[in-house]
Amino acid sequence: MTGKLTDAERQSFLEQNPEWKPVEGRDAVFRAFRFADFNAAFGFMTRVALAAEKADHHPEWSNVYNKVEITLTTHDAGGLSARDIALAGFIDKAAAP
Ligand code: H2B
Repeated sequence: MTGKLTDAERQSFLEQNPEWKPVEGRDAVFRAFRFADFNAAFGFMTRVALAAEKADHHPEWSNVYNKVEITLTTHDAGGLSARDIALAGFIDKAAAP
């Protein structure tokens, strides 16, 4: 069972990862990615999907052609947890060219 981040942990994550924005009205973070084309976007999604399944921690996301929009939160905890920080770190690396 993973607990929610403390206010200090949440603030520290947001300060150190300014590309991830807090979501209005819920304890979650959001980031949009744009790739060269659908192939690059779906390759990225595939890498993230395999890691998410392995960690049993999954993103809320959508894809339109070369754009991928991702929201991270921990449903079991009712908000952001260390699992979201770990997944955000993987996602950022997986998106890097
Ligand atoms: N993903 C996310 N983002 N939050 C969860 O609480 C969560 C999950 N729980 N993936 C997992 C699956 C849980 O439902 C399964 C049963 O382990």
